Amino acid sequence: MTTFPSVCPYDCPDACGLLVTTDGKQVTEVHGDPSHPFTQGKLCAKMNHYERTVHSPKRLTTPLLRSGPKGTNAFTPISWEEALDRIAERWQTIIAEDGPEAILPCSYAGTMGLIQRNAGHAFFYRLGAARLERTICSPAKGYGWKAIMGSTLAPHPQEVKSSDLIILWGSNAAATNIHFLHYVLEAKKSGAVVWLIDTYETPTAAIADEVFLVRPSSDGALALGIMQVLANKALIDEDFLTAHVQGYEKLLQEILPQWTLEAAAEITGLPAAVIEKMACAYGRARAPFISIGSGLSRYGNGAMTVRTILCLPALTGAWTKTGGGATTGIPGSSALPMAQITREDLISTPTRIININQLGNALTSSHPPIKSLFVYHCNPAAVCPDQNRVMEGLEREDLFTVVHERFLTDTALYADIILPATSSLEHSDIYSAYGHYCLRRVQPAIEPIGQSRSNWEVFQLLAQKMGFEDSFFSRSADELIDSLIASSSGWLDNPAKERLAQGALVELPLPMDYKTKFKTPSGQIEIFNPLETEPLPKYLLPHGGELPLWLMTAPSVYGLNSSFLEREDLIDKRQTMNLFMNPKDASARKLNDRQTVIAHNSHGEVGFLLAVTPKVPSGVVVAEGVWDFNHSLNGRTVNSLVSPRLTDKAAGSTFYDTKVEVRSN
Ligand SMILES: Nc1nc2c(c(=O)[nH]1)N[C@H]1C(S)=C(S)[C@@H](COP(=O)(O)OP(=O)(O)OC[C@H]3O[C@@H](n4cnc5c(=O)[nH]c(N)nc54)[C@H](O)[C@@H]3O)O[C@H]1N2
Ligand SMILES: Nc1nc2c(c(=O)[nH]1)N[C@H]1C(S)=C(S)[C@@H](COP(=O)(O)OP(=O)(O)OC[C@H]3O[C@@H](n4cnc5c(=O)[nH]c(N)nc54)[C@H](O)[C@@H]3O)O[C@H]1N2
Ligand code: SF4
Ligand SMILES: [Mo]
Repeated sequence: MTTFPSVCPYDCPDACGLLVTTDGKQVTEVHGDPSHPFTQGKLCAKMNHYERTVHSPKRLTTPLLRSGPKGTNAFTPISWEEALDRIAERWQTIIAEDGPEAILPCSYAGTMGLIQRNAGHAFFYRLGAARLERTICSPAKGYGWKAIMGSTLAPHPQEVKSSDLIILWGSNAAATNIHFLHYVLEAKKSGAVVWLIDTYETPTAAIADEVFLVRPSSDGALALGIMQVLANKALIDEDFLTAHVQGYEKLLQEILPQWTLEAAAEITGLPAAVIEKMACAYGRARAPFISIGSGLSRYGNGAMTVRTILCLPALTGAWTKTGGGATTGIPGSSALPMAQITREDLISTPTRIININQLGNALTSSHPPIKSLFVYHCNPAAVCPDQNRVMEGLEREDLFTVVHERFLTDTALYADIILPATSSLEHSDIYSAYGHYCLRRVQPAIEPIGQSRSNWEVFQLLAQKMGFEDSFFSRSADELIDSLIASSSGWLDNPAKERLAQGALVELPLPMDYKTKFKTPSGQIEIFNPLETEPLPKYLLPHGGELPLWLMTAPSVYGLNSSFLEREDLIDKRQTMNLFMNPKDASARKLNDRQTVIAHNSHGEVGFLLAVTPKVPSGVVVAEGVWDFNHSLNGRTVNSLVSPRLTDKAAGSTFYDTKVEVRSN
């Protein structure tokens, strides 16, 4: 038996340290790495048996060629040579007839490894393909941070242990950030109070001392109402504001007067007295810490909401206290010169840009049309908004679709050619994290399953077939990693680089003064940001719509976007495609618990099993997790109801900005 250190490859802030045991051929066990400073040896329910995913009988093991109508699972095995020849030939024809911009790559975050995740960028830039704007996750959250805090680093998540008031704001941490909760619980033991601000009682409610349920998209109004109380009751830190904040006076004069408790109450749905109590508790806390999740940023007003919330620690000077402040995520990958891998310099002329949230639109009505789609570590049929349009596109007989995958996903079912992909235990990579400051390089623990190949290998082979002579494409993944580490500058010193190159866990050091020397153009926290179209934070309306129920497309504890659908043990825990609804809304519609229902809006219709529960307030319904068509009642899943509209800034997804009506099936 041999044990290899590794890192969880999934799109999760925790990026857990793994210890992978093999018998030389098979992975026998996967455990948490106790030496990891943040994750400390614990894994979530999904990854405790990663070997079941790696050795799943459902793994794709050979290239496949479509031999029947799209979507019917009619494929015959072919060799890699034939698959690559067919792809290259078809692309040469498309390039000759329509130009390379008729080819579109589609990737997101099936693996977070910095090499494999970004493996296709150089190839598609060199090809001159259309460019994908990868904004499906939460770019509006990052935009909000940047507008107020610039490139200031977020506090060390472990620091939350020293906080006395922890606010989990739009973050279902029990599903999506479980190790952070470990430190939250430690703080609780020392007397800290924990709040959850969400739109329904998520599993995270169980660890919260107080749960505040707000109307979807209204958090900006809550933050403004709180600020008004802070100002009125002199709960602000004048010295901090003078020394470190730009624009408080303007906010006070131009924005806050409208934000009476009544105004904030009307929009958020929280009683005025509750908002006042929240403001007083926040203003009086010694070191309040806000963890801002992605949920509240996925609305037409998402970036502005995040900006507004980030004013709170500026007003109270929470930044000066150990354990105080706020976070929206950690930019660990910025320690490495990623441009070496993404190679924007290979773009000879800028090509058209297609937003991943509007893929359906692009595949069905782009002029000139998209003729070929190359999907890798992404499952757009399941995860993209406007699923009906996406499927209309994938069904196009004239769209040449190639899918590089570990499993026969709903997207792969519509491929002309499927290429089998390695799992993270079968290829080299280097990982950063967006929930802590650790980095680690990893080596494969086992040989590739069947004939599977890594993302980087596939693009190397395609580069050869397309006749690209750039030496870049002949470098191995390990050579790329060596060079990334060797040429990083600034954040990693030489001993750290040495350790990183050799596979040790490296935690990036935070500068001593990162909470007082703010990295903005003015050097201050920019409540007033003159570069913004709206220089002051304010409340913006979401996209919304006329229908009565907000639909929360929230994460599931036992899945990760569409990953882990191969695991029957986890599917059993998720049970079925439930739609959670408040008893009042159910009875108003004469609907009963456990009956089948249809949620519908102008984008589509989806069948669910109704689960009536007081955990969801009236006016909200919840569909947790992403499912595949196999498990759905009407051949469609939740993203059929989600619109392709974008956030106010950063062109992000607006998953939660969805309204529906529900009827009996
Ligand atoms: N188990 C599990 N873990 C995951 C994932 C998963 O699917 N499952 N997904 C991974 C990925 S890709 C990401 S980006 C992260 C995301 O993780 P999070 O940052 O937790 O973000 P979200 O998943 O979007 O949703 C967080 C919460 O926001 C709430 N919410 C929605 N609208 C509002 C609102 O208007 N106001 C407030 N206050 N709350 C609102 C939702 O109800 C939900 O509980 O998690 C990662 N980890
Ligand atoms: N309704 C709803 N929709 C959502 C979300 C939600 O919470 N609710 N979350 C949204 C968010 S935040 C995100 S980030 C997106 C994520 O969307 P995606 O990035 O598409 O993530 P996954 O659904 O996990 O699918 C990734 C696929 O990559 C494959 N894969 C894994 N590793 C590799 C590899 O090394 N190589 C290759 N070629 N394939 C690999 C997996 O088998 C899997 O099928 O989904 C979004 N969609
Ligand atoms: S999914 Fe997240 S919590 Fe689970 S093992 Fe991976 S990084 Fe850790
Ligand atoms: Mo995400």
